[in-house]
Amino acid sequence: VEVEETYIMIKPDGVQRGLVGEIISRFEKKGFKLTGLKLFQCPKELAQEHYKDLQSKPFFPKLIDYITSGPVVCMAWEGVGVVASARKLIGATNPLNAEPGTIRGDLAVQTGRNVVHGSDSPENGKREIALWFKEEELCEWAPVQEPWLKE
Ligand code: DAT
Ligand code: MG
Repeated sequence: VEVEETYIMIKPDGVQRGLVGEIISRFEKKGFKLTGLKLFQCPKELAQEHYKDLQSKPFFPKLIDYITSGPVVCMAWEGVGVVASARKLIGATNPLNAEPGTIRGDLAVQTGRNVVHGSDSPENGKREIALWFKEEELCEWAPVQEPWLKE
């Protein structure tokens, strides 16, 4: 497994419910590196572009309304195997099927209010980070804990 990047977003319900710190801390504690972070009111066009693979789905208009209904927290995270690992930390799309211990399993009950997004492949991780962040909003830095995380 090599160093990858993933786009993680706390959706408007996560922000409104006061879950921002809780959700960020799960990725932070796991040992991933935060390289981008902002609170952001997403315009409709950006939400549509982000979810363009789902545009033919019946729930697409509701999904866009939900994602644009309030501020989201946009994050870029980097690490070994971070894409698949973040998906595991997040849990199944339908929170009722998400295992306890996962973010959705612990903190959500409905697919349409599942509090967090995570990229589904390294390619989409790169695509989504480029979509949501400007180059100058991303930071390259060396966490002091690195030797204590990797042999
Ligand atoms: P995930 O967010 O787990 O990657 P996805 O990419 O299949 O799931 O879908 C994106 C979002 O769209 C998902 O988080 C919630 C919404 N969604 C997916 N399937 C849905 C459904 N059957 N009904 C309502 N909303 C749905
Ligand atoms: Mg997805």
